[in-house]
Amino acid sequence: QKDYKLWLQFDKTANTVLASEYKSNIQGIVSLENSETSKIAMKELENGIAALLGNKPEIKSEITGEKNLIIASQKSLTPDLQKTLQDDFSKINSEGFLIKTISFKNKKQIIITGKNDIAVLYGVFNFLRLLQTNKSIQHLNITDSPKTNIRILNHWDNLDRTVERGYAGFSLWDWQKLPDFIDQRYIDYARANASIGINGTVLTNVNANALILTPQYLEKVEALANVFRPYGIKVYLTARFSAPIEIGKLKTADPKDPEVINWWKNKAAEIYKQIPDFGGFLVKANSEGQPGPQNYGRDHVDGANMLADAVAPFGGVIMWRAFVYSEHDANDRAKQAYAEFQPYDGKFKENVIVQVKNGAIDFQPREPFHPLFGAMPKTPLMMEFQITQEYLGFSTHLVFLPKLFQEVLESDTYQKGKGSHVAKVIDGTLYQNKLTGIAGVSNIGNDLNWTGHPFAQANWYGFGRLAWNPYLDSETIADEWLRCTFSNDENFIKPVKKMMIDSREAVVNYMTPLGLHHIMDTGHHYGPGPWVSDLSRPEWNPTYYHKANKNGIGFDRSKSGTNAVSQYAPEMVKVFNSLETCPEKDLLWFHHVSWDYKLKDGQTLWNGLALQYQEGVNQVAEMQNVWNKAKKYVDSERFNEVKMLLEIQQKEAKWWRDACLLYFQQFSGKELPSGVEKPTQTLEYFKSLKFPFAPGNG
Ligand code: BDP
Repeated sequence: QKDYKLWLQFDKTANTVLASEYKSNIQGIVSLENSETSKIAMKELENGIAALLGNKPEIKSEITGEKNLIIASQKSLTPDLQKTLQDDFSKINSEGFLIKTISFKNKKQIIITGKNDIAVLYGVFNFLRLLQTNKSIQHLNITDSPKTNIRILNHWDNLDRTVERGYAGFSLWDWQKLPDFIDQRYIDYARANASIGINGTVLTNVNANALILTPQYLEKVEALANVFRPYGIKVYLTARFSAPIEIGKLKTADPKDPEVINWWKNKAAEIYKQIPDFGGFLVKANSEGQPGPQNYGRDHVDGANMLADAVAPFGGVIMWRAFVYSEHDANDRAKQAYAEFQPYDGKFKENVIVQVKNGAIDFQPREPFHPLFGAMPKTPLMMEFQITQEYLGFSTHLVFLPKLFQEVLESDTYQKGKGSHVAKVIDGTLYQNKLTGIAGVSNIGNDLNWTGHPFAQANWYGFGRLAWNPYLDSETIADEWLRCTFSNDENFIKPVKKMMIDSREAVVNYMTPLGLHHIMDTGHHYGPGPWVSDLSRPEWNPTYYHKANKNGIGFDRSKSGTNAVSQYAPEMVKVFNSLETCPEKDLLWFHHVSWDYKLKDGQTLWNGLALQYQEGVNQVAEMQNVWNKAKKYVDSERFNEVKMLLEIQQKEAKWWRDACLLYFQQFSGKELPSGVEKPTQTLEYFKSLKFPFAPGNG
């Protein structure tokens, strides 16, 4: 099953010139190390090279002859090799690697090394990627280190194996059979993650269940941790704040109560006894019904610091989420996290990192960067991206998310003057934070192909690559992924890469153009529902977000509106606050704009909006064209899967366009401009559609 193999296909190198270059440079493989991890690294090299080149390289027990591939961590290198590479080692951090062509005793060799065996494993996967992507290996001199410490997947997996917002089947974790039954999938999961540098996984949903912290479950968690350890992946859990009551039989979970403090200390000690390298806890507190310190009149700092003290003796961290709701600023959901958290800057313990979603609302197809980035100089902030496509068509629509991630990471916050990019907040270079990280809400389930849509694998891959290096370009990522996953043929790569890159804007166009947001249907968030206005919390309703009326459409967050703009640095306030300078892609995010407002291209807002919806539909048609032409480069199974999915995407892009335009037309009172296709159904029809079986719904 090709789908299952992800980007680790290792198809035979078709380019014969390169294949002979590879063969000539890899005459033998030598490992100077004997750890479990280095055995894994050796196996990867052996199998990968055998598959790529069609014959097994010779495995040597010492360095004899020339043109060997030598793998070892720094301490296992021979003293003269250590000396030769001394300068290179000063260029990498503890997880970084070197891949270098050297002359050793007058013989040409390639060495893959790093400060420990996990770093070597990263080097091995990177070396294999050079072959997978048809790079020359004649003269290698690569030094590469991850720019963040915590590169982590957040699984929103429940103990009953349903996955909140998961669209690729059920959870990988088979709690019933653990700890005794180790599914091969756990190993393959760890391997795939290690190949892109992911070094942590939160096994459980942020909407947490305290049971995971009971001995019965902890031994299952331990079994998973044992599988993941040689791949450099630490296990983390979500901590339900009320666990001391639910499983500890205490009367309170007040973070200032000595018994509660003690309970968590003991719990941490118990966990670390079983899992000495346990990563720590991820916490969603006082948000969407989750318990938290505020239930006891305490605040987020009290809660986070209490847990931080419990795990600190063992080197654990607390990832405390800033995704909160608050009674203040009820008129603008976008202001709440900043209002609540910014004043806490500098108050958290050293081993707390605040996890902030990329935008202030909730993983929309497009959001301006979250105003907290850059605004808490004394607090480490980690990025939370959503890899699973809760608001972007589930695993049915093809959307290449690294494009979205890159847009956020390269946004300039101006918080420390020009050049204060979000990426610099995240990698800690802006304020010299020691603790850094990027989290991605996983899109993985037990579907044969892991992610539902074959192209959703690229989002997992791309997340890992960006977590390693938040400055990577999404085109580079798409290029790598396509070559590793499908083919190196330029006639395939060029158009399909473009299709991936354009796919993000296509989705924005047919769902939420010009800064519209949160107009998806109720609860499950699949398909359009701009008319929904009856949900219990006002800020869950699409009508709250688009505010369409006879005068116009959009959320006025300017100084004359909710003044959410004021949460940004003065330079950005200026940009966002004025209609003239606000980027059109964010227009209706920051402004309520009249239907007749003239856009930069001279169109009225109404016409421009309608044309963008149409453009989204056209873009999906173009994606279909491109894919149909890719047929001869792709195995029929994956080809057909993608083809069928694109047909659904095309149908649904039209559904989005028609439903939204018919609905907004009630307010604009204007005809659709020429170039926009006539809706196929009535507004009543679209409103009547129901999806009681949508998966992943809380
Ligand atoms: C929203 C999801 C919800 C999550 C919540 C969160 O709809 O299922 O629990 O975010 O991030 O996007 O906590």
